[in-house]
Parts: sequence; structure tokens; C-alpha cells
Amino acid sequence: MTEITAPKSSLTSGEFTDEIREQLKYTQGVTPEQATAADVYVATAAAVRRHLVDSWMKTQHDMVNGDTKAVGYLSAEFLMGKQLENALLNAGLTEQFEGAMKELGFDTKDVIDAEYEPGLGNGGLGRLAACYIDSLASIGVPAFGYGIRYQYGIFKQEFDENGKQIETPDYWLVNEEPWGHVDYNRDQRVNFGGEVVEENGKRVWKPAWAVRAVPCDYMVPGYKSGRVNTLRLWTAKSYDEFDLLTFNKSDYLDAVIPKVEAENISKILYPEDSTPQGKKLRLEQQYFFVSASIHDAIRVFYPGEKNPDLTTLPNKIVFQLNDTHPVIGIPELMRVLIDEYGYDWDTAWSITNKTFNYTCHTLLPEALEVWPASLIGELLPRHLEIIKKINEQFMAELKAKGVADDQIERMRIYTDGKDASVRMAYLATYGGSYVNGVAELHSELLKDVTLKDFSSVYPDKFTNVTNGVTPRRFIKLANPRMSDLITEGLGTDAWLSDLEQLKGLIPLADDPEFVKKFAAVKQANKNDFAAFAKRKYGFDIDPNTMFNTMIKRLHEYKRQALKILAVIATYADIKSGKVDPDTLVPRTVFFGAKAAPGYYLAKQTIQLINNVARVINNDPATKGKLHVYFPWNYNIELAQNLIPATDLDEQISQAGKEASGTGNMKFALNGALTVGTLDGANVEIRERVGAENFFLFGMTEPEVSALYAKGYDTKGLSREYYEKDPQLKQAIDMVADGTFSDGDKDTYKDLVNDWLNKDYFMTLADFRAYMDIQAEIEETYRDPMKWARMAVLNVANSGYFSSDRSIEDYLERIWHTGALK
Ligand code: Z57
Repeated sequence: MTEITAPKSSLTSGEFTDEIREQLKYTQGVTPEQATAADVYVATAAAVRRHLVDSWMKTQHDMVNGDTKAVGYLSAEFLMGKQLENALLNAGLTEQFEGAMKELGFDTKDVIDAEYEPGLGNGGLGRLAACYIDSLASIGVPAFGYGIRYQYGIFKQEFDENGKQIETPDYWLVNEEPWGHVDYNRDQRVNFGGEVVEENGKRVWKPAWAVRAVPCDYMVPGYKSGRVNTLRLWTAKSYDEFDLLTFNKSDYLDAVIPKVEAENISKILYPEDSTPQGKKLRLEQQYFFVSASIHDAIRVFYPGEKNPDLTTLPNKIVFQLNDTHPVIGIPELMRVLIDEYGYDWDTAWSITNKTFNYTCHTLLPEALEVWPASLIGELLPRHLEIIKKINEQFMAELKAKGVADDQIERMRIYTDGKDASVRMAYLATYGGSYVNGVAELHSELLKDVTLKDFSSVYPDKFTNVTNGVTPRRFIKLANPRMSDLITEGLGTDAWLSDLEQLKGLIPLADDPEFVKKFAAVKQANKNDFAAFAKRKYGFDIDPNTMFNTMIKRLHEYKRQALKILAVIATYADIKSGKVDPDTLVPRTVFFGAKAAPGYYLAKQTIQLINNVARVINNDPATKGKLHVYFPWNYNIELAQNLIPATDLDEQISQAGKEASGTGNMKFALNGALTVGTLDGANVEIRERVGAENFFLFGMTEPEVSALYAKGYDTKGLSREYYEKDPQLKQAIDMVADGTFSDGDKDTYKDLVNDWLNKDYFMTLADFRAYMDIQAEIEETYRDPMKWARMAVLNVANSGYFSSDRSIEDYLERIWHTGALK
């Protein structure tokens, strides 16, 4: 007998139906008969929110009046995915929803589909923030997510007739958005520009313009925790007074333009992932949401107090800086404490230092933001003064510690001279208590390479928290069949809030009945995906082939190029008769990836993949043996559909480049096997699932470093790999000779040139190892029971990668707080 441990909401289906009817009538103004699925979606969302309000208010009350420190997760991105199913699940209303839809005569799927996916993030970093706020609420930790309510999320991706990526605006607010509650009465003023003057011996900022930050609140219900936290996303609005000022001076249009400009601040999400563009508007966005959030926290935790004792702030809230994007919060809190509340520098510094911590998500030097001092000075003159003073204090502190002069010079937060700039990662490291990387290898490399100078002086600041993913969305909702099987196998569904319980499946890996059922679940998921892909993209996919998936942002370091070259090589072998296609394991290769609009080589790679797909899928020689599909506009919904259907997932970044990866965790938890390098969290996944259940290939990080030292990218050593490996040569030659561009030899010339002359991420150097591991993969796949057993062991041993565990690690190592009592 399957035991369902936690209680579901006491609301009955009938009561929930009545509530939806009320909402249809009083907010939508339609009868159930007139209602469309979209109406019912909006009404249901409103009913869910209503149901959560008491818990939400109680959580806030307990947070403000108790002595459990809250977490403020400051993030420029929250990639939430659709909300309805998740909110129903966490609130314990899933069955009531199903009952209500039956009662009202609607298909649950249609209602769920009516929601427009909010894409307020680029990729891993934004999705991690969403998983973390789910886990915080599920554990019962009082928390705020603070960010921006962009009107345009990550662009929608289309492909033109040549296979090139086209970006179109993602205006996700076209229809009613029923989850957010705009709260005009909790607004904040955010100042910009102007100058700093001396008044009575004090530095006083005289800003030139201001923006009104209006919060939009999203309830974040914990899974069966009874707690509901808040995601507060700010919208930029203009102040009328400023329009009037201009109005007096000039004409009507001139009066409206500044209003438009102010509102531009929250207009659009920057679509670069790991490659900041250093744009003024981006710094405005960062300051906008961070300043509003800091003031908001003070308002929340010291309600109505004119002279709050802000030395207690670090006992009320701890701010986590999600990458360098919100690091301007450090000088901002200094400014608030000194200029607005009259604290002296040292007291302000001590408060600030205790209140902030910084998570670094990258090893790519270009992803660590560095702002021109001139830009900061123009937008935030008082902050620039404070940053300079922090830097001076820092330099003196290092000197006093006996740090060598050249090291001190390297560590400057503010670099002098004509290209003076501010290094946000350094400011964060010095200005906060802890710095963490996002996987063990990454944290080690941070200490030993990227922030080595800092770790040598402040070793205790450095720690690791390996990323995690929420099992509610990425197992329970994405893969209901497997969830049921796990619950059946374990005799309880308690694993959903204690994922290490998946270990109980280990013995079942040797139970052929269970393994067969597991394989059947995978097959059913593949059938579902084929049907979904037919409906949504028009693809004709054979679900009786191996599903081999690579989904992630398009970036050179992630090496989609390696995968597509391997596909081309296999295709070439079939065409030339070197390989009998009947000896191959039939495979369907899936790509999903967006490229930053200005990232030329990434876009060329997309075009190449699309054209390889076109050529191969239309070639009778490979029919039924090898197919390639590139569903456009990869997003959370596609991830939720494709991951549970995948047999083999690709985590093939150059070792030492992927900070963690979180897709790798989602795949392992959904019973896919991974082919991967020793990079990011792959290392820990492999350790846990067992080396024999992971397809490892490629150079290690030290081997990569050694090859750089030989001059791989600077002396053009990649060409040697091309010359020596006929299969590799053949594949690259086909790209160059027009096979995938209707004979045109120029289409991919920059890509080919890069491979042969630079290849910074060593795609060519790892090609042979990658091809060799495929043989092992095929052999394993030919034995379905063996493959399925390995997949079961991947699931059973991946419980560690729950974001609940990550949050527990943050609580213990960094935040020093816990669940509300
Ligand atoms: C982003 O998605 C990540 C790092 C960044 O510096 C920026 Br900007 C965006 C990703 C890493 O590339 C992944 O390896 C990691 O798993 C993810 O952040 C979450 O930590």
C-alpha cells in the first residue's frame, strides 16, 4: 500500500470549484458556460492565491515578529516557469483542481496551457534562483526573492528559412497575469545622477533624477510546509513631478520622453548569459532593484520606526548576492547607513560586511563584471566616492597584513588611471562575509585561480555550496509516471521533501520487475514527447530510437560544436559506406539552445546545427538511424517535457569552464545517463552515481591547463588534431565544403577558421575521446535492462542534488539561520 505522508489542503473539491466560480463571476465577469480555458486559468490562479493569503500573511507576521533571520535573495533573474501546476502542488490543491475541472467541464491540460511562461531569466543562474526560493519556502525559511519585473523576458527564438536564429520580443504581459500583486503603496524612490556636495562637513548627494520603484509581489508557497514567502519584483515608473518640471520648460512631447526613459529601466531583460555588455541601462537596472530592495527590507523589519537601530540589521536579514549583478548593494547599504541614518563609517562597514554574501557562478573572466568608474560616477556619484574609500581601506588593511605590494596592486577594487574601473567581484569578496562557488571543483578553482589573491589573505571567507534543483518541478511535475513508480517502490512520497530517500531505490536496481517498469516509464515519456513535438513543432520523431539531448545556452565553452561534429562524422561514415547503418543504435539527437543576439560564433553554430538537421533528416541513407531535431525557443516548458524523455544527456563542456551545470542534475534525477567531462557538478554526480554508471571522456582541468601552456590556442595546435584524425578532418571538411550550405563555402568559414586556428575551448583536442566513448554508449544501450538498471542507479544516487540540500548548506555555512518556529 502506498502511504501518502503529508496532509493535503483541507479544502474540498466542491469548495474549490465554488471559489473558481466566484472568481469567474466577480473578477472575470463570465459564467462557467461562457468561460474559455484562459478564463478558467485566471480564475483558478486567483482562487489559489486567495487560498494562500492567510499562510502568506502569517509567514510575514512570524518573520517580522520572531527572531529567525530572513534571507534576501538578490537576483537580476528569476526564471520561474509556469506557475499554476507548481502552486497547486505546493499548496496541496492538485486533486481539488482536478475535481473542479471535471465539475466545470474543462480539461486540466488546456487550463494549464493557457498560462504564458514568464521568461525572466537567461538560463542556469535564473533557474537556480527559482529553485532556491521554492526550497526556502518548502523548508520554511523566511525569505524574500528580490528582482526586476521585466516587461520583456528572454527573447523568443525562431529560425528563418536558412536556419538562422531570429529573436522576437517576449512581451509576456500580453494577457492578464494573475499571480503578481502590484502594490503601489509600498513603493520606493530610487535616485540617479547629479553630484555630491559638501554641506556642514558632510558629503551630500544631490541627484538629478529619480525613478519610482513599484513592487509586484508573487506568493511563493512551500511544498507542504504551510509557509508562503514573497518574490518581490520591481517595476520602474516615472514620477509625475519630473514630467511637470519638464513640461514647464518645454512642450508636451518633451514632457513625456523622460517618463518613457524612466520606465525603460525595467523594460527588458539583457539576453547575455555570462557575457555582460557593460551597458549603462544595465547598471541602472542593477542599482534600481538593489536600492529598492534594501530600503524595502528596512521598511519591513523596522515598521514605522523613524530611528531604527540598524546595528541589528544583520540579525534580521542576510542578503545573498546572486553573481556580481547586485553587488552595487554593498556601497548602497553603506550610503544608506551613513547618509540616510547617520552612522559612522566603521559601524556602517561592520553592518554591511555582516549582511552580504556573494555567490560566484562562473570561471570565465569576461563574466565577472567590471564597470567603468566614469559610468558609476555619472549615475551614482556618491557610490563612487564610497567605493574609492572602501578600496583605500582595503589597501591599508592588506598593507597592515603584510601583503606584498604587487599582490595588493592586483587586488584593487577600484583601479586608478584613465581607464579607472570597479571590479564588482572583488568588491563583493571584500565587502561581504562569505564567497561561495557552485560546485566543488568550481569552488576549488575560485580559490586557486580566479580569486587566488583573495583566498590567500581571507581563506575563511571561501566556501562551497553545490547547486541543486527542486524535485517538485523537475521530478514530480515533469515526470509524473516516474514519480508514481518511485513512490510505489519506496512505499511513500516523502522523498519529495527529503530527496536522499531515493537511496531506497538502490536495491530495486537488482529487481528485474522494477527495472522493467522503469524502462516502460521512459518509453511512455518518449512516446509522449514525440506526440508533443509533432503538435508543437511538426516533427516526426521515432520514439523507438535512443533520445540523445543537449539543452543549454549556446556557448563555445559548452561545446555544442563537439556534438554536431560527432553527428556529422557519423553521418559521413554512413554515407561513405565505412559504417553499415544497420549496426548503429538508431538515435535521435535533440538540441535546444538560445544564443546571445550579438554572439556571432554561437549564432553560426545554431545555423550549422539546423542545416545538419535538414540534410540528415532528408537523406534516405540515414533514415531511421540518425536524426537531428532542434526545437526552437528552448524554455522551462520544453525542459520539463524533454528531460524525462531523454536516454542520454550531453554535459561536454571543456573541463574547468562550466561552474556547475544544473541540467546535468535534472537529467540524472530523471533516469538519463550522462556523457560528460570532469567539469562542474559532473564530477560530483559521477562520484555519487558511480563511475560505472557515467560515460566519462575528455581532458581533465589540469590537462587543459597544460595544453594551454603549450600554446594550443595561440600557436594553432588544433590543426594538428585535424590533420591527424581522418574522421575529424572529414567532418570539418564537410562543413567547409558546403555540404550543409547548399554548396556555399563561405557560410561557416568563420567557424571553421576558428576551429583550425584557435579553438580556445579545445573541441578538436577532445574529439577523438568523444567518438571513442560513443562505442561504449552504443554497446550499453543494446542491452536495455543494463541501461535501465544504470538509469535507476542514477536516480537513486542523485538525491543529494535537491535544492533543499543546497539551501541547508547555505543555512549552515553562510546564512546561519533556519526555519521559522
Ligand atoms: C549563468 O547562467 C551562469 C553563470 C553566470 O555567470 C551567468 Br552571468 C549566468 C550559470 C553557470 O554557467 C552554470 O554553470 C551554473 O550551473 C549556473 O549559473 C547556476 O549556478
